[in-house]
Amino acid sequence: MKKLFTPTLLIMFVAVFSNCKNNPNSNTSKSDTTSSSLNKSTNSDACVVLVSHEDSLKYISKQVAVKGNVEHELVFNVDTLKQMKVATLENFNVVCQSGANTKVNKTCKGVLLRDILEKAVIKQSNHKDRNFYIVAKATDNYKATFSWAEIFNNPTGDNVYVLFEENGEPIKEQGEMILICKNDIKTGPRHVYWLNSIDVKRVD
Ligand SMILES: Nc1nc2c(c(=O)[nH]1)N[C@H]1C(S)=C(S)[C@@H](COP(=O)(O)O)O[C@H]1N2
Ligand SMILES: [Mo]
Repeated sequence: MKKLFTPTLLIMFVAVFSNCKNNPNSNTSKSDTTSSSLNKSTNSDACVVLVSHEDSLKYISKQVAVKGNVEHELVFNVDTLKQMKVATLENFNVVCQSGANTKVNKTCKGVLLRDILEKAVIKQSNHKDRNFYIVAKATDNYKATFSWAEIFNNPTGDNVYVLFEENGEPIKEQGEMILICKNDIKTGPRHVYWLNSIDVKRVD
């Protein structure tokens, strides 16, 4: 037993359990956490996926479609958002599920998802018809889900934004719009870059 705790193994253990790039989930199989995978982040389970400039160009989305159970399906872009009620968010951080900080102290500009959904108008047949979920999806198929109640009947609704600017700059590599939920405990999971659709679905 004693032999197991050699310095090398200890270092591996610390690296694996402290580095989000390699082991975002504690249930990741042992084969994913060998020393050969350390410092690489090419697997889809990684917190920060390293994407080449060429690849990120392929994923960039210049518009977002609002669709599903809405009265007015619509498409918006950065210019559309600038004409809406724009908020400035200070000190925005992105924290991966692993606890690693991936973005620190950003000043961002964006528009509330609630304002966008109010333009599209969710198709409610009566006031008890409110079991909807909203799926924000990116071009790489990454998704985040919200409930109707979170957006329209909870303080979270004041914290879900579609961002179009970070630190005074347009969003480029992760562009052009990012959906975030500022009051999530870990903001990484519902930080959707390359955003290209918002789908309103009814719970069956
Ligand atoms: N489109 C898209 N958005 C995504 C991801 C992704 O793979 N694709 N990864 C998520 C994860 S796991 C985290 S922790 C954060 C990291 O964002 P950052 O690298 O920009 O800080 O983005 C989230 N948003
Ligand atoms: Mo993550």
